[in-house]
Amino acid sequence: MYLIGADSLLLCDESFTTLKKGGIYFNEKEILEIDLYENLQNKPAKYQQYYHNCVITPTLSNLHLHLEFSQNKGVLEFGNFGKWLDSVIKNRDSLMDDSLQTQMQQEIQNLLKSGVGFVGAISSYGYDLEILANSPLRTFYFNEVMGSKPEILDALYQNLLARLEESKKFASQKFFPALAIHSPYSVHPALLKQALNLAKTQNLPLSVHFLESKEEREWLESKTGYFQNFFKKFFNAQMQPFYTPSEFLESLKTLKPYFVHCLEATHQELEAIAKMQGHIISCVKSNRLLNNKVLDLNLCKKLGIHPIFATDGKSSNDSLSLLDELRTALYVYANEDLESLAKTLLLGVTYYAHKNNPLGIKTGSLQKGFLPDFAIFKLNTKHQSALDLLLYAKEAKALYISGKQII
Ligand code: MCF
Ligand code: FE
Repeated sequence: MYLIGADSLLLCDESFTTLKKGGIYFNEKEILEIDLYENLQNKPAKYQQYYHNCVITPTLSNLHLHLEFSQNKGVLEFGNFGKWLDSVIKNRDSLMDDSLQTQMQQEIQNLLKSGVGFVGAISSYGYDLEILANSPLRTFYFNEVMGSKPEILDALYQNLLARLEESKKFASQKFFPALAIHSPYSVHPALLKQALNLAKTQNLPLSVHFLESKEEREWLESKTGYFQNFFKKFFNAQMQPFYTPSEFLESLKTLKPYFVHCLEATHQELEAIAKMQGHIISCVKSNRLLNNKVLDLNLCKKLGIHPIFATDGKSSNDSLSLLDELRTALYVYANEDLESLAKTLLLGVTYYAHKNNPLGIKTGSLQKGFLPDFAIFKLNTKHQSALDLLLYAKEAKALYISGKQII
């Protein structure tokens, strides 16, 4: 048993409770008790530490990133989705060269240093498998499937199966094999059906990029625009969209997926997502860089949707730090009340990141019975509020995962 405490515990529950001079009593499996530090001090503990001028939060969760794209710095084009996607097709092989492993290792260290303890990693190739499985991070490992040419669908499905099986060898209480459907514009219905069947029968968490750009909406709805040329240009294929947005949503209905972006989703589509208990992941910096737009938080609020916030990959961000991400979001949503926005953002990488999660993992909040995963930030301000944390904390002072101190 162990005991840690600090001047403020931000419990990250629904009402954003703060406990002053709080303590957490825990073992490697779970939080045993939360109370004033002085009330816990007499309990038997192998280790006791009080962090002065600090706050403790649950570790932060970055549930959408592409670690395999960590080498991008100035290679991919920003400012327009079509230009960006063209540049991905042209440069993705060169971004996966021999130095990728070292770069991914570095990014994992950066993630831990920024207070992240749980990631959702979209894996396009499997290059990130061992490095994530052997890291201290908890991971949803989303094996991605993508492909539209009928003649290679079977090979693509076999490749997905092989990557999934490989990832299952590392399955543990920290590492959760999962599936990602790349997007409605890039996955053939036959492949979608097979992948969804896997997700259903094996109870795998599912992630999907959905309505990220105007170009995607235009293609799915009107069969025109950027994507008409895209398939001709790169795959020498005459294509039709596979689904309308609502048909695509309908096919995912029972799976409670993580829908990433949803920038161009209508009121009705967001409503449909809320009704199927889907999660929405928003990546503010990525959305600014590729699409010049951000998710409408007021509309989400009206529909009872609590967005999860994440960074996306360095393919569309300069950093995987959630502290950077949330600090930027504070400035982007300039019409929102500052303090309540800060709480919404922090809860979007803690409590709401894991509320109703598909595997029933108890994390994202400091509560008895929850995982003993903590981030400690030095913060010598008067209020030690969510806003202070997002403004002033640039890295974690300490990090615990499974009750063990990592940093
Ligand atoms: O989320 C961003 C933007 N939207 C879509 N895809 C990606 C992002 N960052 C990396 N990607 C990957 C995606 O997983 O780029 C490829 C896929 O493997 C694009 S499709 C050729
Ligand atoms: Fe993404």
